[in-house]
Amino acid sequence: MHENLFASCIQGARAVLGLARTTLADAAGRRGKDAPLSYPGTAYELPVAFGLTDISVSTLAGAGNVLDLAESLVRDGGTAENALDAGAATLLAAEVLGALSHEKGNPYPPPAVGFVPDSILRKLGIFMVDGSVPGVAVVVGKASDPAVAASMVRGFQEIGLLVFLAGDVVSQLDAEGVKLGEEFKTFPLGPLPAVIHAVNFAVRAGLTFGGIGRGQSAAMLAYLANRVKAFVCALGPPDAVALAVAAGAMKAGLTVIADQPVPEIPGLLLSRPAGEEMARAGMEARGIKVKMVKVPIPIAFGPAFEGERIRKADTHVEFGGGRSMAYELVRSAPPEEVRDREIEVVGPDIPGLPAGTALPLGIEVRVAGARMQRDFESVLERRIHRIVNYGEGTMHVAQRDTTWIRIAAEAVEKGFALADLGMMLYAKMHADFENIVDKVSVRISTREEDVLAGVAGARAVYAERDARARTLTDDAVEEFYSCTLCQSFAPNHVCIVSPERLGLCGAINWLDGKAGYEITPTGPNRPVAKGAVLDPVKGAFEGINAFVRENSRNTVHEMNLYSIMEAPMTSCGCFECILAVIPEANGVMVVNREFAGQETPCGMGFSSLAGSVGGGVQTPGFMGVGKHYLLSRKFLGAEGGLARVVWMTREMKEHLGEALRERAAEIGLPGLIDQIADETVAKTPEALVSHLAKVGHPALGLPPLL
Ligand code: SF4
Ligand code: CU1
Ligand code: NI
Repeated sequence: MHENLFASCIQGARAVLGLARTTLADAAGRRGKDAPLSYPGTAYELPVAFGLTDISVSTLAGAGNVLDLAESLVRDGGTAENALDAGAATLLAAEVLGALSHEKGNPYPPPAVGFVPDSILRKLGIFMVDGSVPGVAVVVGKASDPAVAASMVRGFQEIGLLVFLAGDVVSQLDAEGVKLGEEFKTFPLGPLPAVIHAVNFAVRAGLTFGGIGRGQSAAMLAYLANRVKAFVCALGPPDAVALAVAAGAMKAGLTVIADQPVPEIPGLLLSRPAGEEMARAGMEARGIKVKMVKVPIPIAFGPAFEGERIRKADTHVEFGGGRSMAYELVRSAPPEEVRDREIEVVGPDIPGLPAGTALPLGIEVRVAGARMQRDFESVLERRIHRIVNYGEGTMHVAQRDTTWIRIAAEAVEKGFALADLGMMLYAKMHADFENIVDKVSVRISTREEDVLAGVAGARAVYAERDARARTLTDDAVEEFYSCTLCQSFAPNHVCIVSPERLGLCGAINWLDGKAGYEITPTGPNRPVAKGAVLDPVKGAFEGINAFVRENSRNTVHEMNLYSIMEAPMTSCGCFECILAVIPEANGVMVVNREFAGQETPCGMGFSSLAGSVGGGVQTPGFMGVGKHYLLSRKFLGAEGGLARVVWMTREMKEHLGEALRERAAEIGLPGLIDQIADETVAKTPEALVSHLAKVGHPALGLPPLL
């Protein structure tokens, strides 16, 4: 029985190769063999070829070389080894076909998205390391019972798996009303062959976060097998092509679970009915563990809904956002003053309100715990954003007294009321902060006079906290915190998080590190004593160096916190923006992850630049950082600070806004932000240099960088 299966894989590989050959020949006939070939939005050419072969592909001719290699992998004889190699050949050929089909962008009608660009991979990176995306499910084929497939995929969404769909199942799930798209971390790729975009996504995870270079196929296969927790759910009777693709997935170390009777290969190929059994088998085989927080509310709740936006037309009630006053506050209190699980709602509630209502809102969460500290209040308070977004049909924007919450009509129809909002906060605060929080109570007010009185008190607390934050400086504390969360993807990467330099993902600041250590002392955040100060300007500390050396497995020997040129911090892959030196301009440019343009003064857009920065290695002259690091007094201290910045995307300027201007004024350069060029002013080093000379940018007067 195995032999037939293996022979079919080989036959399928031949079919895909043949199709790739004719499609390539056709394209070459139309456009010439030197015509360019690439996917849109990636720094890794054809990623499967990039990661698994040493063939560089930038033209149709290059793709021909990939097909030659693929062909050499297909041998007659139905053995397991031959079948797996045929699988690898199939992936290479499918990647060529995929790239050819993207000549004019996504070739598929909506909702299919086609190739998933690097920017989305990077955005998801942080969720993959912090566990809110515990794994990846690839669902392919055609469901015999669409309702069963729909409930299986909804289950995946609730536990936060990243989901890729290919084949008829896309339209089947769409018809079943399953929410699809980036917002739900569920990517309907396209027809069956588009499953290759799940594979090239996984390969890019290794290239982006794993520090694996071009053509390091053994390292890549090990990465896919050990670090990417992905499994494939194959629905419906497979044809030879589907079998060949499945063999490719197995070659990459993924587990394939079919709903058909197939001869099982332990750990690689299993047969289970679609639905719960299939889901359980996939998660078990890949060691995906989920810490589910069951919240007793009438709507679904989980990380899959975190990115969901609720449009105005779908909104039933909203709070804040300019239409009413709204605020949120977390306070700690002595245990005798907090009644655990007390959820109070004072004032008008959601059921019964006419659609389109705006109400004032005050959310006050009180927590008590032996290990709770005043300093952690802001850490817990910022978590409200994420918790409210976890609801299906609830959206949260901003924070403090600018908070804005929308409740969708869909949630109200299911009976959602404010007590449920309280329950979400109660349950998730307990779960997320279990070691520091013993009791949680929530009070929600919607009466104008209560909210106005409450917000005055809240503002006093915010002001107190801000004053405290100003005293927390790198010089004032003895300990910084490590973050090694990203080591699950970038094994040698260590972030050092100090009061004046947040993690490069933008998600972890010094207080988060401190709270993280209290919550899980053996976790990724640990206190690191600064030790002797070796150089206060560069940010060199004996204790930090020793810690980094040990925890990077001796690959990084020194790390200067405030320098980009000399022993800079390593970058994993989920940086919010990249700093790159522009030698001609004696300065540094800043490009953020959202920037889609390719033309910058260093000659590369974000995605190409990112390709040369990540993987947990030091790259002097380049560095991934969190956006808010630009506002720090310790920003590039070794190189002259903010005055070194000569180019920055518009979006970055707007994002940092007034705070950036204030910081410039503080260093005596009130006009600096307008002197810094952006993409509308300069796209080349030449244009940049002449702009800088014209406006008299201070970087021109700083010591040479190189
Ligand atoms: Fe990863 Fe650094 Fe962010 Fe931690 S702080 S999650 S290691 S990028
Ligand atoms: Cu990271
Ligand atoms: Ni910001």
